[in-house]
Amino acid sequence: MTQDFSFDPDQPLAELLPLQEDLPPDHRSGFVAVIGRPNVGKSTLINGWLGQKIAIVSPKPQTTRHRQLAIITRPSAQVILLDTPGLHKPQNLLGEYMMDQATKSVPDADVICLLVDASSRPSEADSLAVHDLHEKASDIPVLLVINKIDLVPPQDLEARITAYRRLVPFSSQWIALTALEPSGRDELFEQVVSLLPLGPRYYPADQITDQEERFIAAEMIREQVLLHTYQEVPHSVAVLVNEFKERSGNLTYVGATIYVERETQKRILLGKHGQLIKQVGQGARAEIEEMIGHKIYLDLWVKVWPNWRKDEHRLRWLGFALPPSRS
Ligand SMILES: Nc1nc2c(ncn2[C@@H]2O[C@H](COP(=O)(O)OP(=O)(O)OP(=O)(O)O)[C@@H](O)[C@H]2O)c(=O)[nH]1
Ligand SMILES: [Mg+2]
Repeated sequence: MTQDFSFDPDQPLAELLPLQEDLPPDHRSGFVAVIGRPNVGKSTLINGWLGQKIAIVSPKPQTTRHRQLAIITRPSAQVILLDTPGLHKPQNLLGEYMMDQATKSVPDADVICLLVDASSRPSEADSLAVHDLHEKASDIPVLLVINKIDLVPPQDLEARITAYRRLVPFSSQWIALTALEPSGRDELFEQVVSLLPLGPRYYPADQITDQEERFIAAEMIREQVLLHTYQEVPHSVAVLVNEFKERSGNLTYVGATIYVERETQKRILLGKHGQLIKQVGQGARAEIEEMIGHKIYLDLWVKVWPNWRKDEHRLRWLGFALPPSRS
């Protein structure tokens, strides 16, 4: 379901030329890996930059599971962002997949945006993640993004910023902001562009992601599950869209299965008299309709797949492209 991004350096220049309509000579472009521990605000920042939701966001850690491209085209630059799963210690095969997704593109990035969460102090886990990142990509410029400063009491802010700057002494630039607000995002965007090399557009100006609407629809359903459930349920859920078909000019049928790991989780997800799944469906329908611009009919099914997060075969079936070593 995910597609590997790749820019082929051997691609004939002529094939790229239609994308280059009168670009200024100082046009910049490149890949920016947006990296950080779970829940620090990576997907929030990217959606904010795009002005549109392509990546799901939730207060639960480990929301993003796949690497996903977000392409921002401006007259002076094309920035290709990689939203990545949060850096964490994997507990199962799904976690290993997520860490692979998070780290495999880092060495090829032109810039790394390393996000940290200012609302808490740097932890041991932050140090480990930063150390690993530095080992993988010591020669790539790192922009330290100290996010969520709206949650820090003003009297603590300076000390918190200093603590995070000490954590990442190798960063070439830093910024403290709240990803929810445009002013900080704009300033950061300018910093990112200034670190990119001169280069052409790699994608058409109107392309904003490498993911199909069908994949994003599945993610939007999962987002609603994350928002409506607690404890281990959010982590035990996967969503597969089985059918995404335009039935008439302004109605699309979306049939999806929500997989959980246990019968008890299925009961929680259905809720009393089916109330919870109804709320999930209503929320997801609104999001998907906004994305595709017309009405959908959403059919949701819930199925129990014991331990799917540890099961290679089931993970592959659900669209997780596990590294080849597992084949
Ligand atoms: N108050 C505040 N909340 C923020 C800010 N940025 C993000 N959030 C919230 O933080 C939570 C996590 O945001 P995400 O964008 O899903 O974080 P992520 O880094 O993509 O998380 P994973 O995908 O799990 O790695 C959400 O509830 C966001 O609304 C911020 O600047 N201020
Ligand atoms: Mg995310």
